[in-house]
Amino acid sequence: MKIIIAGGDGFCGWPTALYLSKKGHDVSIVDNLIRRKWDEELHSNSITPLATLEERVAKWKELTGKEIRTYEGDLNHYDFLREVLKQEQPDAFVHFAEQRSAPYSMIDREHAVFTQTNNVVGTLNVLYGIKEIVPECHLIKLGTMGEYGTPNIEIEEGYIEIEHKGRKDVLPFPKQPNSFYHLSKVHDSHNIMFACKTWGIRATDLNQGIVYGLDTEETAMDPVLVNRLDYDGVFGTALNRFIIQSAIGHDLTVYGKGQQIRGFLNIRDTVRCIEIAAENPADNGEFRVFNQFTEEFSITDLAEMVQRVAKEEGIEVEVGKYDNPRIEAEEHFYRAVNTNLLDLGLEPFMLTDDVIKEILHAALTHKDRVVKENVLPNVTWK
Ligand code: NAD
Ligand code: USQ
Repeated sequence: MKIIIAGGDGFCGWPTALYLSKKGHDVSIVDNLIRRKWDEELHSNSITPLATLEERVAKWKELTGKEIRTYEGDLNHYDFLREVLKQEQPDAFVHFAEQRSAPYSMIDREHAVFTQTNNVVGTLNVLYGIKEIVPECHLIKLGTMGEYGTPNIEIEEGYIEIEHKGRKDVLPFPKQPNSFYHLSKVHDSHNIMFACKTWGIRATDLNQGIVYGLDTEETAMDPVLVNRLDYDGVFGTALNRFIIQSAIGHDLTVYGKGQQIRGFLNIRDTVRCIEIAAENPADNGEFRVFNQFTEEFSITDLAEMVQRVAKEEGIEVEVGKYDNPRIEAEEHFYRAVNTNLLDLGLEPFMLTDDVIKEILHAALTHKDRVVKENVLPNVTWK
């Protein structure tokens, strides 16, 4: 298949591009490299040293003979996007290219407006581009489990059957997100659903949980192919952050009561989920929703797991208690359905002590790159 990976220079997009290229798909990357600029804005970095996108794809070609074409540009620039779609004529458009940090979206008004403009307008442009140029193209859009929030009922995959005053209907599952970032994904979902219904576009919304890990088989082939690994209080995410904190001997930053429960998956499963979605496209006019996570954990459970594994490696760290910079439920019911991807053949890569050790060893190799002032959270929701 001809597949465009928008956001293909990022944490999820880069390993996905390599994996699909290795599987024989004809892959091209669209990215405006803005994630690298946000590092500069925040005086932060990936703990792993990143090669440029040109160096990355050149190394991939040298090692495998496979070419990944790159287009540097912004999805918000419709003329650019239209030219890419005309040239590539993709069968699938995998859309990772958004501002994905909840804290970044909560810095101030400007960052909230930027996040929603970048994400919602970018996705609208993709919908118009598909309608205008490649109407049969399957949109595979990264959503988030955080669209649902933490309701006191089991979370279904996108839709729920509701009986109200004697009548029944299957309706979108209620959305109660916890940041302007997560809200941008809700707005995207609504726009995509409308475009599917109105124009007959085919789309899969992948409500992904929190991704942990670093390497895939492909990114581990050469240091130039290494993936990014975020640790700072703005872009770092729970489990990866705890592992890196243990590598530098920092207390593990559990916010509030630490009983927040979320869905998680390994980056090795992210790439596989995209492949499964691509190989089993939605029908014309169908807005399909998959909950893309493999396991549920509380934040405290993860911190204690990391603490125990680090100890086995000779590292003593404390599980700290920090005031929660966010407004969110810290103790709640949480159960979510995730059978759609499993039914299509996903074999989950579970979190084990060895998986934590592997990420810990990578973090230890690069621990001198950590900017310590960036570890604690400095963005609040209030
Ligand atoms: P990332 O920031 O590492 O990568 C996103 C990439 O998109 C970056 O390379 C960035 O330069 C690019 N980009 C952003 N806006 C763009 C635009 N307007 N035009 C072109 N390129 C643009 O993020 P990630 O962790 O790889 O996440 C990828 C997607 O998956 C996001 O949509 C995110 O919301 C979703 N997601 C991520 C996680 C996670 O834990 N990382 C979990 C659930 C969902
Ligand atoms: N948390 C801590 N300590 C930390 C970091 C986080 O206790 O050091 C807590 C947060 O308060 C929150 C939970 O852990 O309750 C998850 O926070 P996170 O930063 O790991 O994840 P989140 O902000 O939800 O965002 C990440 C990605 C985002 C993606 C989302 C998937 O950055 O792109 O959409 O995970 S999900 O959480 O399923 O919505």
